[in-house]
Amino acid sequence: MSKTALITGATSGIGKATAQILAKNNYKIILCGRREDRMAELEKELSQLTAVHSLLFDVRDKQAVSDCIASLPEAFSKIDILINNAGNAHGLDPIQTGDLDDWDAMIDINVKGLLYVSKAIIPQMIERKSGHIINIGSTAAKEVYPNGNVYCASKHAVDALNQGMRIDLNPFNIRVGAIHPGMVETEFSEVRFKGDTDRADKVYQGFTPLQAEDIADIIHFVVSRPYHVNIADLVVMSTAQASSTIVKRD
Ligand code: NDP
Ligand code: 8X3
Repeated sequence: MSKTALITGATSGIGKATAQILAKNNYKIILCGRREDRMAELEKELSQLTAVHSLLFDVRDKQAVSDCIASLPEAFSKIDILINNAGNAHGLDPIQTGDLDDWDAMIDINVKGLLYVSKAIIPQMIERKSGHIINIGSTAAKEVYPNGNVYCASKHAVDALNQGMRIDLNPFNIRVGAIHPGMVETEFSEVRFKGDTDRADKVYQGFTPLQAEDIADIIHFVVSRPYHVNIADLVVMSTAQASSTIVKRD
């Protein structure tokens, strides 16, 4: 029987590419996100390949998170794989001039949202003594770069939660691992720079950045390992990137 994967942040970038590759490989897919039009379009595309169900919620809304997950129809209610991917950076400012709303957004989405979704799904994995949680961190989970302060803190928290989940869920045979990408050309920088596409485009100029499909391919590899193999922590950067601040550009 094919496995069911729930992917948060499936309406664009890494989450969307992950839904596409898993659908091609016969996983049943639960798409999560806020943008209804994009979700409907993706559901239509993937329904040609596999069974797909869409859940519209904001990960910051803990009641909506638990209600939506509890509302899943029986065919989708057993979640084998949770991919905690929803997240973003908001702003790139020194700590002394950072915007409080940006800070709230990053902590509420990247950290608390990930916790709310996990909390709604972990009990059924414990009950079955089986399940796989993949947390999408970042190179910003491993190092701090200028003006990255709160985004880096939120991703360091993801790294800590990934380790904490793996430890606490160890008695229940649940796989937990993180994937930490470097710069991936998605809508990430457009969101970070609040729609300033010129500034966003510059982030990926002069070198070959990772694409969402590169990370999706790795996620597919991770979930398709034999069950006794858990890829616990994986950092991936484009060849041109050596660290958060060192990128070889033309
Ligand atoms: P995108 O901006 O392309 O995708 C972000 C996704 O998160 C969207 O589907 C968006 O959906 C969803 N999302 C954002 N806020 C919320 C919310 N409040 N509630 C529910 N869903 C939300 O960026 P990426 O694909 O690049 O980012 C995916 C993950 O990868 C993030 O955790 C990011 O931090 C991480 N990452 C990205 C890197 C990069 O360079 N791009 C590098 C390292 C890590 P919607 O708006 O429809 O809700
Ligand atoms: C995103 C990586 O370095 O663009 O998590 O902030 S970076």
